[in-house]
Amino acid sequence: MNQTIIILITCLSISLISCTSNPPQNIQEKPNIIFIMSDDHAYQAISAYNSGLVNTPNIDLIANQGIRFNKAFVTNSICAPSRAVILSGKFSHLNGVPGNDQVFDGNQQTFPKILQQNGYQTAMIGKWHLKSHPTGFDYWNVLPGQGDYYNPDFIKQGKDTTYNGYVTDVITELSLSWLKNRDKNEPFCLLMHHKAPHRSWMPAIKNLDLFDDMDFPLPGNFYDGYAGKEALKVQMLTVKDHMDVRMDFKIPCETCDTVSVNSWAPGEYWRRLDRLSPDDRQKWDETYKKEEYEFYEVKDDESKYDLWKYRRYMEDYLRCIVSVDESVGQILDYLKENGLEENTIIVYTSDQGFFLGEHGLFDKRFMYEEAMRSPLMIRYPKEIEGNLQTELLTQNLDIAPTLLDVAGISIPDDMQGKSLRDIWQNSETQWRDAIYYHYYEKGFGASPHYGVRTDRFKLIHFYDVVDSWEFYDLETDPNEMENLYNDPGYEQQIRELSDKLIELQEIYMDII
Ligand SMILES: [Ca+2]
Repeated sequence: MNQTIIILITCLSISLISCTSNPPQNIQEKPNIIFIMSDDHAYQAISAYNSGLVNTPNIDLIANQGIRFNKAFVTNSICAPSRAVILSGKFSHLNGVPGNDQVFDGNQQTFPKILQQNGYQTAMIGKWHLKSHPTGFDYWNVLPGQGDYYNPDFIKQGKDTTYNGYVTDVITELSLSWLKNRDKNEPFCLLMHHKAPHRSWMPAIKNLDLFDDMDFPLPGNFYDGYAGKEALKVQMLTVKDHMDVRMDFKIPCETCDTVSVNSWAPGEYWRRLDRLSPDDRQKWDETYKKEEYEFYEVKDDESKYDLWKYRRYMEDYLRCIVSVDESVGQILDYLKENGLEENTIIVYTSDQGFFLGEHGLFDKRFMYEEAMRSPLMIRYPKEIEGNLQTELLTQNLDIAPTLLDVAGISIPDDMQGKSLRDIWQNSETQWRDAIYYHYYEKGFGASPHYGVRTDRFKLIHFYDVVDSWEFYDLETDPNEMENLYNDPGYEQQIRELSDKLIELQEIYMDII
């Protein structure tokens, strides 16, 4: 009898204990991570940053429900180098990828590898662009090189595979499928890398009608005579003179002069078009036939032709952005429908900034704001209430330390960035007062350069192709139109920035 009572009391105590313990969904304490990065996505083409060009409601949601970084910069504004910085948390001179031609050494330390070693399921889907095969991922399925837009080839865990559809949609479907089939008892880290906003900007067929003949506002620094800017005088990246009639403007003109620097371009363009189904190819041809008529109307009037080129560039670029925004919406929906919103940190960024006509340019590379600055927003409801913004100077170098920190993993001493978590957790944080930049490639006539940017000033030294210095006061000249390097009024500030430059080169071990 007594024994029965004791057993009953014991059972009651156990059931009381189990009632007060955590519900099943909280068993997995570690946060999930979704890192979405689009190639060449300019912050100017995200409505959270700039309402004048395109509406991106889904990407904006990440900012509105999280934190938006208004001064997020890269260390080296070009594709593969930026990807290597993000993965390693180290500057280009230490991660072995200063330019697009180097092969990323997959044996080195990366944040996905560390997450994997700490019990995370890891996946990499989309554009990789680092020449070696991805390492540190339980699943990877990547585009070869730049990848194709239509019915694209992928390398799935080392095996050649082809998928039907538009590349942005394929990357989204592969990502959703991986999320659905993952082990739901373990935390995950998904890297999802979109390619479409990269040149040659070929849109989804269903989006070919968007933005047609829209009057896009010209950037305030569209017309720049390059006075005092020696490096801009020798580059070959202007909308006006260096875009290809066939590849960039999609005009099927066999007799048109093409730009010699892009002599590879037309062949590449036709190869990409050949992947369309006959029905889709017909829709493509109908769309661009109309543009061809306009082309013949404007091509002999220089000022009209220049504006037409800018419009043609924006139409296709923004059509690609619309697909990326749709993709982000699908991922956010999945998180919501599966109760994963609270415990998932979602990052949206680009591998660098991009010129959308500023200084008359397309592309990236230069230390001017539009190329050096990238979009960056993070949603993490568990720690960030939403609608937060920061003007602190951050870099893509900070991504790896941040994600490790949020996952509760100690940040390796040799990573050179800082955890951004300090920014949203501590309003009194002691943050950096200057950032360092170093670009190495000579492609398209761009001159290698390094420099320093503080909250207000920027000092640049172009040291190859041309040898020249530039200095900007971003408070009085945010469009960077006037090089003040020889202005006696700024002598002291230039000296201070020169000292800062040397200090940062020593700290980051980039001894010139
Ligand atoms: Ca890029």
